[in-house]
Amino acid sequence: MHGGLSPDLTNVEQIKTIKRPTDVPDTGLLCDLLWSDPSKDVKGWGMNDRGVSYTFGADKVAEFLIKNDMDLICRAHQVVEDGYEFFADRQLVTIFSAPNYCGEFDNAGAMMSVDESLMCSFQILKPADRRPRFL
Ligand SMILES: [Mn+2]
Repeated sequence: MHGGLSPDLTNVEQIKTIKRPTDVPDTGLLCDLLWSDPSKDVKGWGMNDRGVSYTFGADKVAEFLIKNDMDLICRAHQVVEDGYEFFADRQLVTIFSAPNYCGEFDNAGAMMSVDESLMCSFQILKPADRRPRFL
């Protein structure tokens, strides 16, 4: 998903029942799938500084994966320095494909490939050098 987990999401099959296209509501399952964020500082569910949706802890990631017999949650929504960043002992990965996001960050970008054996690999898009163009 783009953002992350939702307190309203217990079974991954629920995502299939969301009618599309649709407007994004201010709260609830669809809103959280788009705008929630993982947090190292949270156990369970926490407030989100974005002013919308929630943050969720590593405990919620592990709980969801076990319940749904899955290995990895793949999401985006946050700039990460190396283009990808694991969370919760590699049970969740954030992938951000735009290097030098908005020209304001020095972040790398990344793409993740999953092969037939479900092995994941990353291609990194290096950020441009921060060298001044004129001296
Ligand atoms: Mn986003």
